[in-house]
Amino acid sequence: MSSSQPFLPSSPIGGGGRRKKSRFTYKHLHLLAQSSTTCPLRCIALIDYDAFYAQCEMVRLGVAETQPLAVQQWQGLIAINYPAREFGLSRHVTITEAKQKCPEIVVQHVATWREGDEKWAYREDAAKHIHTDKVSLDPYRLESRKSLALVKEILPPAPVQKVEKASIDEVFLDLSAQIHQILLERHPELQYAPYDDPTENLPLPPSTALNWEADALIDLDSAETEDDDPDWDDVVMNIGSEIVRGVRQIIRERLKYTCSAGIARNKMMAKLGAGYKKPNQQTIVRNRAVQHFLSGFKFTKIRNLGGKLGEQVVDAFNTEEVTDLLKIPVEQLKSKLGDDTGTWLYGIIRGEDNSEVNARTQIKSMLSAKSFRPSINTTEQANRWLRIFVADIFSRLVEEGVLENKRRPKTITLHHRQGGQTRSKQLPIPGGKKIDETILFELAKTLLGQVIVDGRAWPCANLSLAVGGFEEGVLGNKGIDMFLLKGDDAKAALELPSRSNTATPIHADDQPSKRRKLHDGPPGITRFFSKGESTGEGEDSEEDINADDVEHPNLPEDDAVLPNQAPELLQADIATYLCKSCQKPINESDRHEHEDWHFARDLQARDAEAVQGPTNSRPPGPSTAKSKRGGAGTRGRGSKVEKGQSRLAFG
Ligand code: TTP
Ligand code: CA
Ligand code: CA
Repeated sequence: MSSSQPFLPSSPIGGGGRRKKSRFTYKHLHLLAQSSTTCPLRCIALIDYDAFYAQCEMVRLGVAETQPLAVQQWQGLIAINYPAREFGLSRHVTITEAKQKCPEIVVQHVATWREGDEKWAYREDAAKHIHTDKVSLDPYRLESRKSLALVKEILPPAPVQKVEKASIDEVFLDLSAQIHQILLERHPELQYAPYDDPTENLPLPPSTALNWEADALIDLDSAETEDDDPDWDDVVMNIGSEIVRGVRQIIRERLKYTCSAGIARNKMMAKLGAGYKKPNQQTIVRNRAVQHFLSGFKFTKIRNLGGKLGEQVVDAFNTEEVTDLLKIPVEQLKSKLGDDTGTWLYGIIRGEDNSEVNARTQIKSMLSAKSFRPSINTTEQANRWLRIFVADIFSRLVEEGVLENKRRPKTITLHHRQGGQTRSKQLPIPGGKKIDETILFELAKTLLGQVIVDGRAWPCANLSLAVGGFEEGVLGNKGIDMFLLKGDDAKAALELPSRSNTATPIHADDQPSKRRKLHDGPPGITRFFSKGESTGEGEDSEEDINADDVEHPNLPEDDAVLPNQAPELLQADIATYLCKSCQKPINESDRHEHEDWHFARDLQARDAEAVQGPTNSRPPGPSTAKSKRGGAGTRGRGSKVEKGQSRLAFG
């Protein structure tokens, strides 16, 4: 992996003076047109909305842009807009504290589902009904979907367009093919490829200064200077930043949302770049700045290195600094960490990431969940929740086109938790007629009945309902056979293949092995952008989770999910703890919900696996990193920004 990226030394050929030829070849240019993941001219962007839920509420409520606003979920704050952040507020403050520090703040509770309702609603008294209602994040999903549709409309059509929804408020764009077209238009000299020799180097780009407008430029690596002439990779990034600036501007004009972006040679660096300057800014990590930028991060802040693997690396090499690890030869990394992990790590700390931007288009499953404190004890109570789950899922199915029979789920699954034990029951959804709420509710009740028959149903700490195994519907009668189950269909519930009829205790200890099956990466490494890890919603993601309480839409960027793993208490701050699973600081008061969330997500991942087989095998290299919020020091070490362009005077 690490050797596959043909980054060449950028020092002038022959030393000193101006190079005559580009470091890049016609072959590279060709790879750019194909959006090849091994192209050294590649350009990837990540767009991340600023304080996303808060902006959704600001737009919905029509408040002034300068109005401090926070989004509340039960007793916690889940999004804080930038005007409110100026008062020192963060996701971790309590509502009381927020109001003390910023008396004019608007605190808006998220929408909730209430029993019997056909739709979620915003309610004045939402927070008081934690025991009877469940949150709905549909308003944000809808906005997310709208903005994704807009991005797709702005960019040229496929196959040039490559857009991947990475979470509820993030999209990756592979701009390579589009930039290739622009390059050829602006620099016709590149069109005349010597067809006999694709390895021939390109002529150099014109030595005029590149205009980066207001973009934040990451400082160059120490071996580089701004006086060096730009090569085509700089020009590519420059065009990329122009495209992204345009996209952001249209989003701003049409939807009123601001967002930040990172533009770099791969997803990992684009993601790091996007978190570098917020709000409403875009950051360019030129190839010549990658190493400098990365060395500003502790490697434990890089995604996949936050958890156990990170600890293992720290133990093995006695450091948390990327810079220290860079000095360690790959052989040594391999001997301490194993071949795959060693090789992967060697590449990651050098900013290498060949993962593809893939347009995921289909939801694989949908889940609705609630955890109970106190636990519930009767069938009536459980049925009331099932009704809410069904309404929630059904409304999402309608959006997915289930009424028109465009797509329909094949299975319905109920997960029931009691203490550390979870039981899951699954039934096929009979084909042949339209899915409606009544059918789903009857199936859900049947599933619950099976749990009850097994005994040990009460008290119940968590219930969740999921539909999955989506199939393309066939319009008209032709396809009905496909949905009709053989004679014995309606009968007994299927037990999930991976689980037996007995309760399955979920202990931290037995998780890693299960987890590993989901990912084909080196042991302990999960794929950040792997399909199976998505928690995004809308038509472009594969899983659609509506686990009540704390939602973590950014989880696709997060580490392996190890449910029920004891989170670590941060000594300095007993109000929050660092979740071992996702490496996020979580309010202590949200611990329960947060763990449930991981739990639900894990179940869903395993369902997807059970229903559809394991996620595709992918090359071992995962990859991206996440700059942790709040840690100013983690976001690239005090680099002075916008330094570059003023010095880009060539000639
Ligand atoms: P983020 O992109 O992590 O955060 P943000 O958009 O609020 O702020 P920033 O400007 O720093 O990007 O998450 C997107 C949305 O996901 C966020 O608005 C609310 C929701 N969210 C949660 O509900 N819980 C969480 O723990 C996190 C991290 C996000
Ligand atoms: Ca965001
Ligand atoms: Ca985000």
